[in-house]
Amino acid sequence: MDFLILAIIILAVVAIFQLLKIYELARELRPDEAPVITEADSRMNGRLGILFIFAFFGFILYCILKWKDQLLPVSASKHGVEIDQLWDVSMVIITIPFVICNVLLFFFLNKYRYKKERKADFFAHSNKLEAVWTIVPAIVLSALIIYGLRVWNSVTDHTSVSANENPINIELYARQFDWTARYAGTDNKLGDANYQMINGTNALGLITPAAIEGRLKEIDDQIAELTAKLKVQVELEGKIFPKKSKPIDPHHSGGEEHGGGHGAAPAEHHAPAPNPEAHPAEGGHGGGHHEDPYAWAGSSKPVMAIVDELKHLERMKKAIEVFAKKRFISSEDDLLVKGEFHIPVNKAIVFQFRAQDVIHSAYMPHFRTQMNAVPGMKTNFAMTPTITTAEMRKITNNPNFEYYLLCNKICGNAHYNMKMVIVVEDQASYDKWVKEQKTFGSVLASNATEGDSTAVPVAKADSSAIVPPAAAKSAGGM
Ligand SMILES: [Cu+2]
Repeated sequence: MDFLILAIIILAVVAIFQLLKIYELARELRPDEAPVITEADSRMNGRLGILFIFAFFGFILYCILKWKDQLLPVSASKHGVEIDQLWDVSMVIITIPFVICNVLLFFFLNKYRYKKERKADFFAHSNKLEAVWTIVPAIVLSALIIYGLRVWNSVTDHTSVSANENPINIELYARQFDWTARYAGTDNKLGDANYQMINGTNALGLITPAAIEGRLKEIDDQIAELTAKLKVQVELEGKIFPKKSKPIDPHHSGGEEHGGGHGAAPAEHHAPAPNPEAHPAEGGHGGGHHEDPYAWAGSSKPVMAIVDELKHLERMKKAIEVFAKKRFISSEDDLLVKGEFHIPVNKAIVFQFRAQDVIHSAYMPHFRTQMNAVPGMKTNFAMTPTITTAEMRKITNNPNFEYYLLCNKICGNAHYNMKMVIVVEDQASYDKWVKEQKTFGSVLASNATEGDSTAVPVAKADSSAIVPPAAAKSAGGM
């Protein structure tokens, strides 16, 4: 059916084009007609022009009046009021000249339309006119830009908030396809994190002494497993190609405890007996002399694939051991929350944003807040909510109203569902809610005792991320 309609439209366009061509050809055969456009044609064009410009502005006005309730409600944050003011001022300054210019354009189209006895006035240049229409917009636009920059600087300045207002520190961590809110806990400091710490129980890569221990053990287990796999592979190749593969010779191994700093390199991982004499030579690591500890395994494709993985794990282990020795802020007391997070009204909050995989964007439209969450770096934004969820339900006359954190970068196939409810409430309710949340340290410890290595520590069930249709509708209006 759709195809049929499309075919008819295409055929109609082709037919009109052909008719026009015939008309053009036929006109050339006819004797000269004086003016192609008559005064009546011109009058008609002028009137249609005026009709168009009134219909155009009328339609815009109608749309604004009809859908003004679908626009965002009043700003629910302190800085949002400034942003809304900037928006209003910019819109007024842009709209007034736009309306005047376009009304005049079509008004003059009609007023100076073609008349037989009228002759056009000709003048080539006017310096005065050029100066006026250059200087006036330059002044107005400069003022607008300076005003915008001032608002931007005050809105994005999170360091002065951190220094002066004793804010709550919250991290919003993005990954395909959910958000995790992390609260700074009792020390009000977000603990350190490192991507190499990320595993099934630590999606945010948080650093605590217990997490480091668990992660190192996990890597050791993986190394042991892969080393066993490598030995099986080498033995197998030895049987199939007895001549090609080198015999397993410990003297060629170069010592697997390569890299000195590897305090806990497990001895049971060595395929052949480690050569103790290889140690001193390897210890320095900087001499340029660098024997491959896996040379004994040969270089077949399957072997190289396993060796690559092994080397990757060893590098990771080493990096973790390096930052484990440094001073770090432990994330033990941090609270991890999914599905919904709470913030107290009229209290400054400094958000930190991180991403695990691709660029996401933390968008909280009701607070006029948006910041990219970029893998490999931290971004910040400070804001103070001023209207609680309950108050906003009254303002919007919508008992199902919810504030939302949304992802505003197309980050993959479930991007649309990457959202989190934000509950703004009074300080007492907030304090009560915070007390109910579990610390990362306690979740990690209970996971370890239960032996459940796949559970992701969440204080709230993930299912709450699914938005009820009524609430989704209220958020859909933006
Ligand atoms: Cu996203």
